[in-house]
Amino acid sequence: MKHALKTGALLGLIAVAGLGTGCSKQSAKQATFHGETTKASVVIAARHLKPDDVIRALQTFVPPGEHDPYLMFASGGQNGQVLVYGIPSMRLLDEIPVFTPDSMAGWGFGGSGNEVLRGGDIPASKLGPAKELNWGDLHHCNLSESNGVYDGQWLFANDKANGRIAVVDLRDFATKQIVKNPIFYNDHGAVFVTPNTTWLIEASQYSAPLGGAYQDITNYEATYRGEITFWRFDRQTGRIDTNQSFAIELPPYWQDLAISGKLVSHDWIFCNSFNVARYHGDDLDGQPSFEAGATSRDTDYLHIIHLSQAVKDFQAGKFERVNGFPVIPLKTEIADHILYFTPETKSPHGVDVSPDGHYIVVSGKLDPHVTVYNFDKIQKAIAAGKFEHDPYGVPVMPMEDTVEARVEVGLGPLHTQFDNKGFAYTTLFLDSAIAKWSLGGSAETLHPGVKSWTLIQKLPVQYNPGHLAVIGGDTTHPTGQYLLSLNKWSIDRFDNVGPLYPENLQLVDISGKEMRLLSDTPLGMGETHYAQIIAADKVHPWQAYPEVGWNPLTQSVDTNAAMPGQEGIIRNANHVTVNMTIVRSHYTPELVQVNQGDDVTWHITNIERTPNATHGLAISAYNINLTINPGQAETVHFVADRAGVFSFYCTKFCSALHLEMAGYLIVKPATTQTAQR
Ligand code: CUK
Ligand code: CUA
Repeated sequence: MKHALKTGALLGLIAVAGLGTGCSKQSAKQATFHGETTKASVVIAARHLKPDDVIRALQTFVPPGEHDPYLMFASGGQNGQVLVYGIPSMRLLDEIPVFTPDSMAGWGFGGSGNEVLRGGDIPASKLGPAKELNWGDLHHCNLSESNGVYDGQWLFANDKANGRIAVVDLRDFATKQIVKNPIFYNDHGAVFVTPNTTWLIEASQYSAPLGGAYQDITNYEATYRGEITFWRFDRQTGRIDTNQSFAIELPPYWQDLAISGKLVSHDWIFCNSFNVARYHGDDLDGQPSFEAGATSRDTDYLHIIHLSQAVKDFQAGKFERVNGFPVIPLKTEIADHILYFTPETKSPHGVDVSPDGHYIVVSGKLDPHVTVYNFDKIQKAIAAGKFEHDPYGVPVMPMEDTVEARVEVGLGPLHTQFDNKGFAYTTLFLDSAIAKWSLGGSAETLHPGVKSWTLIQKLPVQYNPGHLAVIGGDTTHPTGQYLLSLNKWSIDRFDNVGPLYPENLQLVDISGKEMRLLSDTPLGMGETHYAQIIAADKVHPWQAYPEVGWNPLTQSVDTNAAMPGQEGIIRNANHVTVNMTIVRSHYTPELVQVNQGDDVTWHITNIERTPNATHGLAISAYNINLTINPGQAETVHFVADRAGVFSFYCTKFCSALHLEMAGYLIVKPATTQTAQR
């Protein structure tokens, strides 16, 4: 591959560049190029680059006009969106709006974006009025998989704040569906896919009464619960089939990350929990805080769930309904061998499955080890039936029967990813480092002298990493090569921009024996919790919508789309339908005259076939802003309740006569009095 230059070749380039043994302090001080910018040695000296900087630059630089070989889909955290980066350049290529309105994409200001966003709202119920949700805390985006590897077709994401999940279609990089969890207000272990994307896993986080109703907190043990929802994904429709989805009830521990097994362990789901102490306050009453109370036990429980058994029960109708949604009760799960626990060191965070599916890696944030469970041992322990039981009767297998190894990696281990050489990489939140360690079996065989379950190297990162991402690092076929450390703090790494600091995404080379830091990329628009990296040639987005009149929600031509030759304004009593087409550089029609109070349905189709010839429709005062790509048809609906003369115009500088791409919405007042205002 063009960008995968070997270190040897790089050193050769450095020699050519005349760097020699490194730049002296003296030359580094001359911060001018003297016009000799074509001479590498001059540039290197003027920019004060050290030899390793030059290698790093050569490894990550993508020449103007060339493409990155990898795409990283990264969660945008509190901005509620998904970010797409090119790797290794770390150029930000796209922001896919998901949970939050976005002006560039015209998302949430009329049209199909509104339809998707409003689909995730909380409906009115006997508990209270409807709640419109206009932001999300997006933690995990997950690419769809076929046979345990990314297939480049779909992307899923969760909103921790409101317990929602979203479906993004990678044909047009647009969100198609947002589903509000009907029984829980928050989630965290979401969205994680099963190896063929049959099920999407969404685990709740902070225990609460299922269905969201009130219960006195003093009844915590009896009435508060956790749950995991299994959403059925239908590739044909490209939607979650909510009628084929169900949840399982869990004890009121705070469930955390969840993940699907793969290969040998496929069909099993693993989920961490914390606050198995079931601590619930109250600090104003003199009780300890949650951070003390929730961590008062030495161990929490790794949840081990037999998915196909749960599916069987769901299909057999062995569930109760909460807010109309099927939930398999705890007692049924226990009776039907769906749910098991095994202890994990307290306050765990990450749970990750090795590429071969044999090992489940759990990190307890307060334990310097990662704990590696062996799937075969878990199966044997289940068969042996030597259980204790938690207060709800869930069988608990002894830790010594399920654990394969404990590897001391450092302070504050969180998340783990894998490469193709038998190594695992774990972020160390407190140490501000990445630990590279060897898996059992594979590393030993591949690398003579490397012992199994051993720490190999710790690479300092800046600072406090959360998740990390390796190319394909959570699939059955990781690539390795690059690792992204998704750091929470940036302290001194960038120019000061005030008290809200950017996050720091650090690119690390893991192709050699030792990990090497390549670059820093600040992110000043959200906190990237999770990311996945896929080869760019595995994703096949359209350059323009396939046909004119394309509805991005149905991914087909819309029979209601405005078509060329049929433009016009149709009145039916106080219902007005506008059929509008757009092409460089005009709207047809350009004058839209209605009466105050009219109910307006405005169809607009971009009839361009030229890639990139995107137009906008912004209507002053009406909070309407659409982005309409070539071929795309949109419909916006509003009541013309404010009289006056409003301009509408194209928001994308699409041509030399872009400023002329405008028109008037003229709303005739209902009374003369309004006209004078
Ligand atoms: S989480 Cu943020 S660092 Cu939501 Cu997966 Cu671990
Ligand atoms: Cu169309 Cu500017």
